[in-house]
Amino acid sequence: MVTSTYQVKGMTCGHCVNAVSAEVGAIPGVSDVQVDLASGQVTVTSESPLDAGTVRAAVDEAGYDLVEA
Ligand SMILES: [Cu+2]
Repeated sequence: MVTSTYQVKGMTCGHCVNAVSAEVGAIPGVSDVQVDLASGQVTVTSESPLDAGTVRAAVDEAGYDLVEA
């Protein structure tokens, strides 16, 4: 299992957290998504390392922006 942390901006409430969790959680191989609303930190657990572009697309689909690392 691989755990990666991403920074997402624009989330303001629990609904935003759910939207991001759902989209990122739908990426193949992802088994867990933890979102910290206060910091915008999203911790993703997956079977293998995720492609950054895939994560970016999922966050974008949810309506938010992935902050460049
Ligand atoms: Cu919200």
